[in-house]
Amino acid sequence: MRNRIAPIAAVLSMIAVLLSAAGQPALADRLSELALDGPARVRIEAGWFTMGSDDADVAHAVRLCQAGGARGPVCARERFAHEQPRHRVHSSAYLIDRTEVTNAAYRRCVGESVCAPPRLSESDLRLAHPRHPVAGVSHGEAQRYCRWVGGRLPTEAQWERAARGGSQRRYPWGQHYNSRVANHGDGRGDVDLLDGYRFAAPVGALSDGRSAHGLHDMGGNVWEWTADFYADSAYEQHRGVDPRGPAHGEGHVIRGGSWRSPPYTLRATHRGSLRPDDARPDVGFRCAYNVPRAAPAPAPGRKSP
Ligand SMILES: [Ca+2]
Repeated sequence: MRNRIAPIAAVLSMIAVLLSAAGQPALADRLSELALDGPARVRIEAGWFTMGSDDADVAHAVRLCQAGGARGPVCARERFAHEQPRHRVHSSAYLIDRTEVTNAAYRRCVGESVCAPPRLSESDLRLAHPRHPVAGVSHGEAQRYCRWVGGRLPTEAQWERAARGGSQRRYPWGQHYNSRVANHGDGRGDVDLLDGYRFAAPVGALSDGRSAHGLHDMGGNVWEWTADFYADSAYEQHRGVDPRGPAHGEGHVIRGGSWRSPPYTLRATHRGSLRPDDARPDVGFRCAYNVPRAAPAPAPGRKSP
């Protein structure tokens, strides 16, 4: 069934891109939702999951880094040590966006004079198409957008759980690297076309790369801001229920890799960091939300109104 749905989704996505270019954004958004096979926000139930990499995962990252042509300290094992130790974490239930926030959605916030415009030209169709993920926004600007839609940026733990599902997958889609299911760059940090996109791709365009929870582009397209500050040693204290990163830091964690980052950055456990005011053309975000509280059950013996 999934094999039959994928081509239909791809055609719907393509029509949505054409409609959007033709000045029909509302219709384009509706078609895009249909193509993404599910509601815009995905609910992830409370539960335990495994976070971080073991020695075999780090060895895999080193091999993939070297296979891309990079050598020396860039691919050193120590570079990936901040993904360790692998540890168990419990998260409360939460909702998270199925896709990265699009330029079209972000522009609505700008139009309401709540959000600052991205630092990218709207005429640059390599990145600024309405169905492309928004990029060129700072950490604070991403937070502001998420608050506007009733959410916040996901913590690093929430992001990784959404990418990995309940398993210990190395990539959102499974255990093995696949050059065609995520929009990434070449091994040296430049663009490539192996996945069909040299720069940004419309969100959800590479639907075979979605995570077990049905989230799109958790590997590739744009890096995604998270709420947490970054520290090399964050996992040494990272335990228990709903862990957060350190209280202070120079940068925030970014996750997932981008259209110009090397394949090893697509791994669900890969960690990057960026200073909060850096508004890079390959860094965007998605939002997370608290689960709405259920109405309290009526007390025994009393009729509900
Ligand atoms: Ca690419």
